[in-house]
Parts: sequence; C-alpha cells; structure tokens
Amino acid sequence: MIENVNSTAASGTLVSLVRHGDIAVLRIANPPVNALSSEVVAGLAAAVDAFEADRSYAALLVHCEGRTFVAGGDITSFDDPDFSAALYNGTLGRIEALDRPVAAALHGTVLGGGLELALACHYRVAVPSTKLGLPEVKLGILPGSLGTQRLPRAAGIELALDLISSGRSIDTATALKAGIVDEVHEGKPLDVGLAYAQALVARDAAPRRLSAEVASTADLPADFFDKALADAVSRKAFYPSARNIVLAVQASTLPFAEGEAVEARLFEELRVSPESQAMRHLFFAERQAAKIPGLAKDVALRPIASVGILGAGTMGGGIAMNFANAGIPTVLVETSQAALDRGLGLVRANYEASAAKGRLTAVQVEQRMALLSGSLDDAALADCDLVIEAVFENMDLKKQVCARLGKVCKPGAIIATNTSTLDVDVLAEATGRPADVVGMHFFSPANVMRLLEVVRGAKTAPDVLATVMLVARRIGKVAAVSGVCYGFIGNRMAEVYMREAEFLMMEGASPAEIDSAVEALGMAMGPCRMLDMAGIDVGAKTVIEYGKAGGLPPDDSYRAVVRKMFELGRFGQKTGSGYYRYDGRKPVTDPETARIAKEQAEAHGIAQRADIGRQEIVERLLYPLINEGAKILEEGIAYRPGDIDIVWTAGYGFPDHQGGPMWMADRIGLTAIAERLAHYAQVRGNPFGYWTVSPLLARLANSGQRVSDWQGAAAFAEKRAAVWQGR
Ligand code: 3H9
Repeated sequence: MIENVNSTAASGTLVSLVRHGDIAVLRIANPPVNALSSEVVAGLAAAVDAFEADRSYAALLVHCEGRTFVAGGDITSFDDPDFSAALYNGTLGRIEALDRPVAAALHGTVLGGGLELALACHYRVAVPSTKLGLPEVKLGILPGSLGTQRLPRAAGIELALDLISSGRSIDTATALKAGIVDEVHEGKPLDVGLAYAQALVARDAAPRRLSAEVASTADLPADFFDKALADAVSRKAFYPSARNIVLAVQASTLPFAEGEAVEARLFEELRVSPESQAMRHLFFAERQAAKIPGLAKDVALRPIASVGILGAGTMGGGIAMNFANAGIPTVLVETSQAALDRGLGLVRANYEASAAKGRLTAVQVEQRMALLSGSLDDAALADCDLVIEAVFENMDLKKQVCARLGKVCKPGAIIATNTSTLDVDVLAEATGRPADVVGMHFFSPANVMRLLEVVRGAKTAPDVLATVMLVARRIGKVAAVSGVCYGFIGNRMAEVYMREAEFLMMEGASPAEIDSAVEALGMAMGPCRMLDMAGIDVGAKTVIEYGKAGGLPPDDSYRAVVRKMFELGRFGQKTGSGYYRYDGRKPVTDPETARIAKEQAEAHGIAQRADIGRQEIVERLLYPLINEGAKILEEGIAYRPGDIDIVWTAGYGFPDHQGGPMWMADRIGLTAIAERLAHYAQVRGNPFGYWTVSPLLARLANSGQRVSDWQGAAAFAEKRAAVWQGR
C-alpha cells in the first residue's frame, strides 16, 4: 500500500510532508499528545507551502504519529502575552482553501485544536476507537480555532452547542451519525487514511469546505439562543465561558468571516480571564500532583491484580466499587454475614441506580458485581496484592486491624489505611512491616469523589508510593501525596476552616450567613452544610480523638458547638437537624442552633455582635485556611502548592474557577492576607496562635513572591528521597 516514501521535512521533525505515491502525508510528530505548539503551527504552514508548490500530488492526508491525533492547542502557550490564535487559524484557512482534496486520518483523542484541524480538512476518516470533542470549556475558554464556526456547520447548531458547552467527548459511531466524520475503518491510522485518500482521488472527489456551508437554524425554536444564553448566565454564573460559547455558536449563523471575528474576540476575552487562568493552572497541577519528587524513574512497580477491603460499610463498599469499575477483582471482608450482606447490597443498589439513569447497562451491573466477593475470614485477604482497611475511625480498632493485616497479607502486598486523620506511622508500625504501608484516604462517597489523598508514611517504600499513584490513575482518581500530620492536607486545613465557622457562629453569625458568604465565591457548599452532610457525629468524634491524642489547643471554646450538637444527637442531615434543620434534604434555619451558639458563647465568654459582615466571614474562613496551607508547605507535608489546590478542588468543592486556595491566595495578594491575619490577631486576640502568620507566608509576602511559584517543598522532598532510596 505504501510506495515511494520520500520524506520532505518541512519543519524539523515536528511536521513533515511524506510522499506516498500521489498522496502527500502531512505528518505531525509532537509527543506525547501532538499538541499544537507555535513550532507545529509553523511546520503546518511550511507543509502547506510545500504541498501547494508540488502539483504532482493528487491529495493531502493529515496524519499524526504516536498515540493520538492532535489532542489540542498547546495549553502552556496560552499564558504567553503575545499568544494569538490568528496564525493558526490562518493556516487552517489555507488548508481548507487547497484546491485538491484534503483528508484527516483520526485516531486517539481528537480534541480541541485537533478537532478544529480535522474540521478544516475536507474529509475525515477515523479508526473505531477514536474519541472526539471540544473540551476547551473545561479550561474556561472556548474553541478558538473556528470550532464554534465549523462544528455547527458540520453537526448542526444544537449538537454543536451541546458538545462545546459540555466539553464531552463522543465516539465514532456518534460522530459518524452527526456528520463529523465521513467514514470509520479498522486498521492502522496511516493505512486507513491512505486507503481513504486514494479512494477520494479515484472517485475524483472535489474539495469540500465547511466554511462555505450554512449553519441552519430552520429546525430551531426562535428563542433557542435567548434561552441558551439565559441558561448559561443563570446556571454557570461563575463561568464566563458558558455565555461566550453561546454567543460564539450563535455567530456561526453569520457569514463565516464575521463569525470568525466574533469567535476571536470572545476567545481572547476568556484566554486572559482569571477563571481560565485558574482552570489551566489546575490542568497542569493535576498532572504534576501525580509526580513524586526524587523518585527514580525506573522504580519497579508492584503488580496489582486483586484487591481486598476490610470493612464493608459505606466507605468500604464505595472503595470496592472503584476497583470493580476498573475491572479489578475485589474481596470485601466483614465480621458478620449481616454486615457483609448489607454492604454488598448497598453496592448493588448503587449500581442499579446508575443503570436506572442509563449510565450502566444491566450487563455491566452484573459484570461489576461478579468482580466483587465477600468473606467473613481474614484469610480471604491472603492472596490480595493490595489490602485497604476501611474500618471505623478509631485508633485502637485500626491498630488491631493493622496488626492482623500485617500477619495475613502475603509478602509484597501493599497494606493501605483509609484513615482520614489518624497517624499513619503508628498504624504502619502496628503492621510490623511499615515499608508496605501507605494511606489511601478516599472521600465520601468514595465511588463518586475524584480525590484520593495518598499518605506517605515515614517508612513507606518508594515502590509502594509509586504503585499506589498508578493504582489511583487506574481507578480514575486524582491523587495528591500528603505527609503524615493530623488530617493530612485536606482535613488539617478543613479543621481551621470549621474552627472559624464555629467561632463566627458563637459570635452571632447564622449558618446560612456563613455558608452563603463562601458559596457566593463559588464553593459548592459552605462549611455548615458540608459538615451537616458529612455528619456532625463524624466531625465531633474526630475532634474528640484529636483531643485525646493531645493535638488540640488548650481552648475550651474550640469547636464547642459541634461537641454540643453531638451531645444533643443533632448529627446533621441524617438525623434531620444539625447546624440546620432539614426539610427532607433542604436545609432550613433552625432557631435552636442560634440558641445553642449563644449558650456556648456565654459559657466561653465570647461576646455576640450583630455586625458580622460578609467580608469578615470570607476572610476569617479562607485566610486561616490559606495560612494553614502555607504551614503544610513549609513542613514538607505537601510537595507543591498545586497539590493543595488539587486536594481542595477535587475533594472539598473549592471552585475550580478560583484555582484552589493557594492559587486564590496569590490573586488576593499575600501581603493583604498577612495584614488581615495580623488584624484579626489584634481584634480577636491570639492566645492560641490561631492568627499567627506562617513564616513562609510572611516571607513570601515581604519579598513580593507568589506562593504558587514556591518550589521549596519539592526540594525538601527530593532531599528526603535521597535518604529514602539509600535505605
Ligand atoms: C485548545 O485546543 C484551544 C484551541 O481551541 C485553540 C488553539 C489556538 N497542551 O493527560 P496526560 C501534556 S485547548 C499542552 O497525562 P493522558 C500533559 O500536561 C486544548 N500539554 O495524558 C502531560 O504532560 P506531562 C484542548 C498537554 O494519556 C502529557 O501531555 N485540549 C496538552 O492521560 C500527557 O498528558 C484539551 O483540553 C495540551 N493540550 O491523556 C485536551 N494535553 O507528562 C487536554 C496534554 O509533562 N489533554 N498535555 O505531565 C487531555 O485531556 C489529556 O492529556 C489527553 C491524554 C486525553 C489528551
């Protein structure tokens, strides 16, 4: 099939024009995902020059080396102040304008600028496993290389708006039906593409240009765009991209050049917006968080083919679902048949609820259930490669369980604890084999929440840590590593957040005032609603355990409200009252909370006042949280500021358009934060150090640096790793 291969390099090795008979293959090779850097764009332009100049070619085929067709514009380049989409768009225009047929051979993930490149080609053929989409919205931007103009012309306005607004990917069957691809064939992408291009030449196919087509509004209701705009503005108020996407797609009904100008303006507005900058930061932070500083690249991973979970409660069951979803056989061990039946029953009920919503087929439900088994005997864990304990959060119980696991697990098995606050080093020692032990802190509901905090103990072996990071990826979690301290990254920071929420309550702010102040910034849920949902009992017991371990400040007023609520059996949503009273799932203000808060304030000599404003609430909730994040960094508990941002956006509902607490801190300004912390130290008093500015925050503020750029923790971790690997 391939003949006369003459390579004509057009621009280094990133883009080349290769002759296959009378087909010119424009080959892009920019690993890992063939992102469109400015060099690739320059290469494309040079390749088009070369193709235009050589009239012996009958057609052009765009093909990418490696695992995927172009997966998007180079996201790193969007921070460049001189960034301009115009050059790329001009080159796409030249590709589309070519007078001989141009086809794209698609494979892998054809995303963003990649799909825009494909849509500029006259024809598109794909291998069946290809996924296509315009996910720019997830980065707070819109498709800026005419995706908002060409996709509506290819697939219709309604589907185009849906795909661009959601950022979701579609498979080839859907793309074929929608007219986004022309044909789908099995085979190697280059072979499939060449056969297709040759067939185009054989049938004398003419160029076909989407820019010349019309995006029809004939089937749309007259108020289609008005409704879509109103919906975007009301439901996605924090995301300017939602509004701009509707306007850009609406502009596809204009002549192409006019729509192009509208898209360019709207894209540029978003590219420089703080929301998009924050979301781009998270894109890279998420990938960075998976990397362990100082870990040898060639560290041999431990194979994980089977998993055991001790404890089949809500947490254990949720954790098990992650593994079953990834096709990994998992055994759940419980102490009684009733508990086991209840646990497995809950898992089945969860799967069946997904099936009822059309997210799983009945066959998939059975396949997943078939991967799950139950036992009342620890011996069922003996052959597992990874065993996770998910028993109740109590040190004595967890120590006993860890000692059992240390004996029953086979040599080389990884033993993980799902503790959310307890000392992983103590639990590791209890197993008698601390090098095999790691924390895997799942968030509830464990089958839904994206975050996995991986807790690195003092003696956790490097290969254990590396293996667990890969396991996290296999089960679709975003993982961040934390060192050992009370509450690790997330709950340690949440503790100061809850502390201030309760002080504010005792000073006279209502849970609704407290919650709405941070919800107005985009938090999925304020602290009071959050704890009501997680369980006041869970929160209170954690505080009590922490007190027993000597971790609490000598302050009787500390979390006094949660302790009282616990005493009164007000456990939150599940008992119908906590900080709020519940009408079904709807929180309503409960005068009883105000009474309890007042009573606690009086008992602890805290003055109530009526003038607590929204700004004070925001500052008192967020600034100590950020300050605690800085302490976590300087102690080397988190490797990087971005890891903290990932923990809070993926695990605690912190808004992605704010980029996480540390990213947000830089937007607010470290000096301003340090000044306000000092202010509260003065007006609230500071006997327990609640308002003491962390030395790192103070240093960065004084020297005008950003905390997001701080690399010290990773350097610390590398030094530590040198010791670690020499062990
Ligand atoms: C766009 O196209 C705008 C246009 O409309 C306008 C343009 C003018 N850029 O995720 P992985 C890196 S916006 C730069 O671990 P996977 C990534 O950081 C873009 N770098 O692999 C990582 O680096 P490292 C629209 C990128 O197999 C490495 O590649 N497109 C880009 O799990 C591997 O990534 C998107 O939003 C990029 N576009 O998943 C798609 N993409 O190894 C974004 C990846 O140093 N990408 N990197 O950590 C993805 O969704 C996934 O990377 C993908 C592969 C599904 C492709």
